Amino acid sequence: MKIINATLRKTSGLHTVSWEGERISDIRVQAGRVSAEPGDIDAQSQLLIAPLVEPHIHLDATLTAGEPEWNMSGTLFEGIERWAQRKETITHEDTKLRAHTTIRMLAEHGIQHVRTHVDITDPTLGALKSMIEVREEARGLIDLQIVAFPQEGIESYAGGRELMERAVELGVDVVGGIPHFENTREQGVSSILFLMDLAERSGCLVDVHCDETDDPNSRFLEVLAEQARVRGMGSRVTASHTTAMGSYDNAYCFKLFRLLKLSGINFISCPTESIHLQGRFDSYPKRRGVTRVAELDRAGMNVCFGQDSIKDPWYPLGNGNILRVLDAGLHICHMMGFEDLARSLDLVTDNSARALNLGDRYGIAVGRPANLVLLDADSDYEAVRRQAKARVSIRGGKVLMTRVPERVEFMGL
Ligand code: 17E
Ligand code: FE2
Repeated sequence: MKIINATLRKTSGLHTVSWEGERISDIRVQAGRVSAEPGDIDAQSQLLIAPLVEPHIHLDATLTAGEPEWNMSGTLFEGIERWAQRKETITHEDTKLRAHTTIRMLAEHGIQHVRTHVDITDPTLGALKSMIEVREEARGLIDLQIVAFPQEGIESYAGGRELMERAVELGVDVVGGIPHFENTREQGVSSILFLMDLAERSGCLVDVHCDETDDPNSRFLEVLAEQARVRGMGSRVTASHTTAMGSYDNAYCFKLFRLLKLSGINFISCPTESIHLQGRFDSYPKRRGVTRVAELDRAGMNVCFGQDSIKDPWYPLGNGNILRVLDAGLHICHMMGFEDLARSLDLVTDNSARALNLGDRYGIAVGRPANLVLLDADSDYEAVRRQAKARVSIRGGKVLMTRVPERVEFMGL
């Protein structure tokens, strides 16, 4: 099969992209517009991209906002309390149904790669067992990476270390952490040493909720980055949130950036989540509570955007559309210059794929999986400005989803 008259990112001219079976077999620049043969998909000059990526979401908690109570303060801490209440009532079927419903929302928006954190601070590991089944059942729609996420701490939660180890045995892809939530600074540091050992031993990737607070004294990122550096694991390690970096002074950040760069770790920012949860202890001036996305990017580091939540105890909105988060993130992070807009999809495609270590399982190149998304726009700029939807989503060479563009008619004109 093939798609004709496609615009590809960062190249000029129209292209034909062909595949045989599950893999891309040919990519060819056209001399001009060509006409369709039977079975061809005509892109009509629109943008053909590798699938959108959701690098950070909590599928075990989605669609539970208000159950049993709403988060009234809007803080991370009340979110964790509200979730602890809801966690007592989760069942195998409840978790699976909500995860599958959410995955469908993501797939509808052209997402085919997802990394989910799953709370393992539960002696039964119930949510994790459900998610391991979901990972298989959802393969037709997405590739799912599961993070063992200790929501209530590794050192501060009874049996936390053992639960992390059991989660790895059950078969997670990624080891997580939450050092800023541990009871003491020392526990935060030792939790990082523990999780890095566990990852190194098991071969798992690492993705730590790191310094998700406005407290400028929350400095676990330097510990994580140094551990990644000395172990040579940088490209396999991600620091999520790092919102405290929005409150670090420039003198400290200058020194920190040197280490971050040496470490080679990845960064994930969840700008809609952070603009909502952070700044909650400020009056005015009120901090944005978001990490230094533009500065990390300018310094040549790998940074991307995630949704984090959809209608859960931490964040009441969201609908699976990562371009909505991209739009908000570009605003919040002061990244609305033309050059940023013209490559803005990097933040929700290639950079995210790199953070997830997708390697040659991702991207439009001969030999790679025929996972392709045709967007209803002809450039990154227009895609984000118009909140373009996925017109066609192809997975493993098969059409997974099509969307009929909406039609608006003005009466009597
Ligand atoms: N848990 C957490 O610690 N932080 C978050 N942003 C969410 C869950 C959504
Ligand atoms: Fe998160």
